[in-house]
Amino acid sequence: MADFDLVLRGGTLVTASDTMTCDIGVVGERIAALGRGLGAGKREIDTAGAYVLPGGVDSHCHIEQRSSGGVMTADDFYSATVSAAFGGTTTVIPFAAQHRGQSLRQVVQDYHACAGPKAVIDYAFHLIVSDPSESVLGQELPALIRDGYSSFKVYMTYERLKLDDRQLLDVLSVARREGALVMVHAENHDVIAWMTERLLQGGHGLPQHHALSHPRAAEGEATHRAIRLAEFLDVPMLVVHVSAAEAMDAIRKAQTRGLKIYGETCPQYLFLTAADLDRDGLEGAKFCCSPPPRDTADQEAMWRGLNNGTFQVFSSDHAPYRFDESGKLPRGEKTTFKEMANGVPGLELRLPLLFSEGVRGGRLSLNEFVALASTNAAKLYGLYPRKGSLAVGADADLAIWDPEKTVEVSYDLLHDRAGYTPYEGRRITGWPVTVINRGRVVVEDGALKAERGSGAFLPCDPPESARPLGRPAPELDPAANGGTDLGWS
Ligand code: DUC
Ligand code: ZN
Ligand code: ZN
Repeated sequence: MADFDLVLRGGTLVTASDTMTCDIGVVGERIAALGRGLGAGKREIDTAGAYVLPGGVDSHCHIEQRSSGGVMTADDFYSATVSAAFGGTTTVIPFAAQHRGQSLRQVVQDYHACAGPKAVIDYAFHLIVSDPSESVLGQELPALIRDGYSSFKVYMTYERLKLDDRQLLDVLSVARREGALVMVHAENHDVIAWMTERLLQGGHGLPQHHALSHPRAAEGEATHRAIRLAEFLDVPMLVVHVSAAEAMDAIRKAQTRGLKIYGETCPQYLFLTAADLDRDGLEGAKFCCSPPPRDTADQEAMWRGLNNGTFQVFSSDHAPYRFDESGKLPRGEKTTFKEMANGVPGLELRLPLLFSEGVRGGRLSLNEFVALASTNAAKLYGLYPRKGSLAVGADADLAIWDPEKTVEVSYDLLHDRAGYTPYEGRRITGWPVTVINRGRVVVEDGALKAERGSGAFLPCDPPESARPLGRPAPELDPAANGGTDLGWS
């Protein structure tokens, strides 16, 4: 009689805090035992010489989402989650994205209808709030937060998504009251619009001009402003997809002042630069995302931010659009940077890239890698310890990594439907060879083993990360207002 359904034997287990050589016993969907010389499993996998890590959590990706310009991402929930699984990720947190005029509740139902029958790994949802109407702020958002959608993204740019400062204060104050974590896309819209107009008037519409139209100043100013607004209301906040050193510095300074400001960066800001947008013809469109990749000094700053804890999250911001008229190039050869859907694919290569350059390259310890790959995001978004850990009782989400396997990246090896990869030709050492989600083997021997629709929805707990410090800014503090209690804090 077997003691376990599955035993992984003799691997090097790595969590965000510890490294040890032992077996893992799985019963059903969960880790049941950790130790040396565990009893027999119905199935056994020899993991000697391999690393056994918690499955990755990619907490920022756009799946089966229509852009504000109306363009559909190339991946649906099947291809995106297959691609994520092949890259060592077992949980994705994409967005249920509201377009103006839509009911948030309806949007969430629609995304569930897309994801449920297709996802092969587990998923939760953040919300995108683009229309903070009275009913959204007063009823839908608070109710959804309580139902397990405890984080939401807001935009300071994009004509059809952006919130003004007053609306930002509205959503931040709902987040404070309801215990949700706000994720902010921080770029100054007017700076981008002004630059875009001037560039286009001058006949500069190539992909390389996209980078010029989204200057560091736009990101730095908006990051500072968003932080100041969050501080004003004493609300924790996460600044997503940071690309510029000056934005990182603003986050770092806020953290040094004791504020609960979190930061995220992505592979495109470590491995690409604005020079990638400057390729022949419209080829550079393959690298157009917002904010844009910057230069090598900014890349170094992003590595520093991962290293010194300024960034807790390393996500893909996977936003795949095909390099044709259905995606990046709606007007074919005539498409200007303003008309190009913004985004790059990254779900599958997020972790191999970080492992290769981070761990193998000596920039990150294995434990730091695990923190960035899964544990920190699970904690921030209310999924820990079910996800992001190797503890008894946690979901058996396991990625077995061969630290020596070297791969030359080619789109043909990947499983998304973007049709290209921005990382073509790059050599990567370290690869997730077997991937297990809730005890089910999802990827093995280069083949998919999971059924469509076998991923499960994960409601998120109210995250600890979203708890205010409890010290309202002086402007809202009764003591500082001559004893007048405004009843707001
Ligand atoms: N920028 C975003 O804000 N979202 C998707 C992709 C991108 O480039
Ligand atoms: Zn964004
Ligand atoms: Zn995004």
